[in-house]
Amino acid sequence: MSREDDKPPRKPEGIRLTDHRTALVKLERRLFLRSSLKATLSVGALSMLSGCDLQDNDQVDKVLWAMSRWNDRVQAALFRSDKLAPTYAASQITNPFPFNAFYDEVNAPDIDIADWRLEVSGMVSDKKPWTIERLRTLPQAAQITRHICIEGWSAIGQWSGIPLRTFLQAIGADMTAKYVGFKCADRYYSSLDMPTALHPQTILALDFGNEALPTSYGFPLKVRVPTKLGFKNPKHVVALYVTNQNPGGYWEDQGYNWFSGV
Ligand SMILES: Nc1nc2c(c(=O)[nH]1)N[C@H]1C(S)=C(S)[C@@H](COP(=O)(O)O)O[C@H]1N2
Ligand SMILES: [Mo]
Repeated sequence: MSREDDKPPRKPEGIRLTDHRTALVKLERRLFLRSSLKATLSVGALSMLSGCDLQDNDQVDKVLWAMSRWNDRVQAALFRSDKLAPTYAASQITNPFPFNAFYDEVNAPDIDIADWRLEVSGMVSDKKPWTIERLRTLPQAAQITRHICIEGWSAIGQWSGIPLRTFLQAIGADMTAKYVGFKCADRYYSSLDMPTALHPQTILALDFGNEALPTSYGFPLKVRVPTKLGFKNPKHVVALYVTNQNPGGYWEDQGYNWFSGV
């Protein structure tokens, strides 16, 4: 008998929800990276799990996508709009803060603020584009929160900007719509479910620390969502739209779980 077997079985009440969700995210990461899939779970094993006789990779993909959509629904049902992400003291801020994108830092988009506008479309009554000056006239909120990247690092930073709820009210958004989508200057895109968009800590961040967002971290506007993994925090946002069709996202459409709550 190994040492593992000597340990008393873990009590179910000892397992926290967050542990469970982290485990789900980890499981999905393993399932969705096709190479790891081959290493960890055979088609036969997945056939047993799904109860289908899977013959090819297309069918495997379908089952994995279906599992992920089921995971979205479970996470959406567990999401509490009044549960706040942890906040930290200024002394805990990570310095230097890590950069991440699907390209190297030198290639971060160089945006001329004179030309930049936040375009607004979809299920909203006021589609007038926003300049940075006009955005700064709206009420701002600050947060020191932890950014968690699915690649296995996390860092604490301070962001401030307009609560997305306040912005959605300002543009007369239909709050009964299901999704808010974002498009970025670098081909990146992402989207949020409406309850997360309305969460008090979801902000259209204009500042990082006490200054305007630097180029690397999303100048001039980044969506900061501390209840979601890093990849659902789009930087260099140029367009926002409200819709009932799930807009997906850059990583989401490559198999990363769409909801990806933390
Ligand atoms: N426009 C844009 N936004 C993006 C990305 C990107 O490649 N382009 N990468 C995402 C990922 S995976 C992470 S972890 C964070 C990194 O943000 P940071 O550079 O501020 O640490 O940005 C997210 N938002
Ligand atoms: Mo990330």
